[in-house]
Amino acid sequence: MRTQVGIIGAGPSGLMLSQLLHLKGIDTVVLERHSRDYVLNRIRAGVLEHNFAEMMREARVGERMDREGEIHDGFDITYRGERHRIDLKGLTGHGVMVYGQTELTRDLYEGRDKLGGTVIHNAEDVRPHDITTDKPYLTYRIGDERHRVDCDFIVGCDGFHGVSRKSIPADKLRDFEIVYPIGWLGVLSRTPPVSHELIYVNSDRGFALCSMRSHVLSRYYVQCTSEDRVEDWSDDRFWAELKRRLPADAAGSIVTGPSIEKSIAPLRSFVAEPMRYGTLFLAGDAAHIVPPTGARGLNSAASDIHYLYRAMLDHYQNGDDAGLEGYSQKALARVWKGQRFSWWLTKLLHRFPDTNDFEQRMQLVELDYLFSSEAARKSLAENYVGLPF
Ligand code: RFL
Ligand code: PHB
Repeated sequence: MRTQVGIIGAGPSGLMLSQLLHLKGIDTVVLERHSRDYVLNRIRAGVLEHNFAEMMREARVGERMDREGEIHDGFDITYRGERHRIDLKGLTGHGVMVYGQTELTRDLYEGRDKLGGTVIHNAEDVRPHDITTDKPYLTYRIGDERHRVDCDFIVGCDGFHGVSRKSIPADKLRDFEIVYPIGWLGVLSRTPPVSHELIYVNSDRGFALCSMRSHVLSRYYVQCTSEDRVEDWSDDRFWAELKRRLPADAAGSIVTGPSIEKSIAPLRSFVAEPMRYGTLFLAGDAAHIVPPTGARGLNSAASDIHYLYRAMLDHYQNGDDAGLEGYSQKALARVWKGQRFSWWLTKLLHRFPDTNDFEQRMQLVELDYLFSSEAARKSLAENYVGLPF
C-alpha cells in the first residue's frame, strides 16, 4: 500500500491530522493497535480550549460538539474550605468547551467514515523503517499476515507508550521528566453534577475535582497515592472521601450513585526533544505528557496538529518546507508553556508526601495572592483557556 502520510495511532491527534489532511486532498493511512470499540471506550479529557473547538469545526466534525457541548465561562477553586471563582470569560474574553474526549473521538471517527478515510485497527507490531531517508515505510501485522505502507512522512500519534518515539535513537533524543508520587482516582457516574461549573479543590486531605460530561453525567476525581489500586476503592469509600474534601455546601448537596467507570491515572510531566527525526514527526502524548490538573494534554496535542497540518499543506501545495523544518521548535515552544502551567497548578492544588510546613504555607499564600490579585487570576485564566497557537 502507498500513502502520502502514514500515521501511527487513532487517538484524537492521529484522527484529527488525517481528517484535516484528507479535506485538502492529502492521502493518509492510520494504523491503530487496538479495536475501534476499545478506542471509543476510553474515558479521558473533558475540557477543550477554544482553539481546539475551532479546529473541530475546521475539520467539519464540530456540529455535535456545538450542539451538545457546554461552554463554561469560569470555574471554582476551593481552599481553606471556601469557594473562589475564576471568571475565564471576564478575564480573557473566552470560555472553554466541556465536551468529553470520548464524544470527540466518536465525531472524528464519523468524519473519517464519511470521507472514506483509511483507519486500520488491530494492527500489531507496527514499526517505522528508513526514517532517515525520504522513502520511509511502515510495517504491521494482522494475525499472521505482514503488511507494508510506503509513505512520504510518518507521524507518531501513538501516545506515551507508543512505538514511534522509541524508534528514534536514544542519543538523538533528550527526555525531561517528573513522576509525581501521587495519582488521580476518577469516577464516572450517572448523576447530575454537583455544580454547573468545575470545582478544583485544595484540601488538607488532598486534591479533588468535580467535573462533568453532561447534565446527567458527572466525572469526579480524588488524589490518591501512587500505590493505590482501583480495587482498594469501593464506591462508598470514594464518595465518602470526596465529600470530606469538598466545601460544606457541595458536600451537602452532591448526588452520589454507582460508578460506571473507575480508574487511576498516574501523574507525570514529560517532554521529549526534538519532535522530529528525519521523516518521522511526533505529535501529542507521543512526545509530551502533563498531569491532568490544567486540562492541557489534549489541548497541547491540538497545537502540535495545528502546526504539523499547516507545515504539510505548505509542503504539498507550495513546495515550501520551512514549516516542516521549524515544526519541532515551534511546537515545543507552546508545549513547554503548557508544561509550566500544568506543573504550577499541580503544585498549587495537591498535597505531596514530602512537603514541609514552609512549602505548605507557600501554597496557601499563593492561593491568597491569586484571589487578591486580578493580574494573577488573569495569568491563570489565559493559560487555562489556551495560549494562542
Ligand atoms: P492517545 O489518546 O494516547 O492516542 C494514542 C493512540 O495510539 C495507539 N497506539 C498505537 N497504535 C499502533 N501501534 C502502536 N504501537 C501504538 N501504541 C499506541 C493507542 O491505542 C491510542 O489509540 O494520544 P493523543 O491522540 O496524542 O491524545 C492525547 C490525549 O488523549 C491526552 O493528552 C488527554 O487525554 C489528556 N487529558 C486531558 N487533556 C485535556 O486537554 N483536557 C482534559 O480535561 C484532560 N483530562 C487527560 C484528562 C488524561 C487523563 N488520563 C487518563 C491520563 C484526564 C485524565 C484522567
Ligand atoms: C475531566 O473532566 O476529566 C477533567 C476536567 C478538568 C481537568 C482534568 C480532567 O483539569
